Amino acid sequence: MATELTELELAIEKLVTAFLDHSGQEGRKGSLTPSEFSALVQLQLPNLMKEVPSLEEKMQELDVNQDGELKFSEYWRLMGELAKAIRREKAGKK
Ligand SMILES: [Ca+2]
Repeated sequence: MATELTELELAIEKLVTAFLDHSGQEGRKGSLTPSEFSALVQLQLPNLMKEVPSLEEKMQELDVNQDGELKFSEYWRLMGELAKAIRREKAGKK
């Protein structure tokens, strides 16, 4: 992009890039298979997701249309959940 992005804009772009990078590895390009999801979590979300007991169950919970893959809107629900958890934590600490 031509102009310099703000921190917030960059953060949003990173959320999208992480999805695109991982979803393009195997299966349908626009969605995360279980192994792509697992790789994304291990590489990109090891801290925020460390208390999730079962990735398999988490994936089932996020997979609203139950096709065994996470499309962007389903991934976005996870981003929303994680953002809420961060907000709660920050609010609690103040
Ligand atoms: Ca799905």
